Amino acid sequence: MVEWTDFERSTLHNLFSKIDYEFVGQQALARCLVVYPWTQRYFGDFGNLYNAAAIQGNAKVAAHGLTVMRGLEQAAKNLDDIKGTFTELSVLHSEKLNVDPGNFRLLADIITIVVASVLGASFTAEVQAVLQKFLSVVVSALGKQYH
Ligand code: HEG
Repeated sequence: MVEWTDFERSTLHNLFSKIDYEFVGQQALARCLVVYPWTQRYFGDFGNLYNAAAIQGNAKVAAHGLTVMRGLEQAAKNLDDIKGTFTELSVLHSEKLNVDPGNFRLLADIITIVVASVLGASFTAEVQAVLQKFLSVVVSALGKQYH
């Protein structure tokens, strides 16, 4: 059971109320597909992912980036039961989509990078620590079905 301090709870609350899900989701998923091209294999029906410009302009990438951020929002709203919140999502990724769970960590780190670039100076080390703790719990919960 993960414990959250008041500072961690309020930092996550602020962060999720401040960031633009559409922008962060699109930027993060697009960056993931460019930086780690093997992740493209799960999105075979997304059409043109031929190069970085195509990925940036791909509407399905943008839509799915938003879906991922909405998933994270659910976790942020259920900090005391992220595992339970992601039970079905973990089953989906493992048994239906067959996503290699190592990719969850890669996307989580890219989300951290994009959030850092959006927040600028307000992305302090303390804020980074909270976001990374949160994303580690998310990654672990998504990986639960694989354990
Ligand atoms: Mg996943 C579907 C969340 C990482 C590949 N992902 C989904 C859905 C959510 C979600 C909420 C929709 C589920 C539904 O329709 O019921 N994904 C999610 C999170 C994270 C993550 C929160 C980690 C931060 N996903 C992830 C990674 C890959 C991946 C790393 C592959 C590299 N997700 C994936 C695919 C689908 C989803 C292929 C189905 C997309 C579709 O069919 O439109």
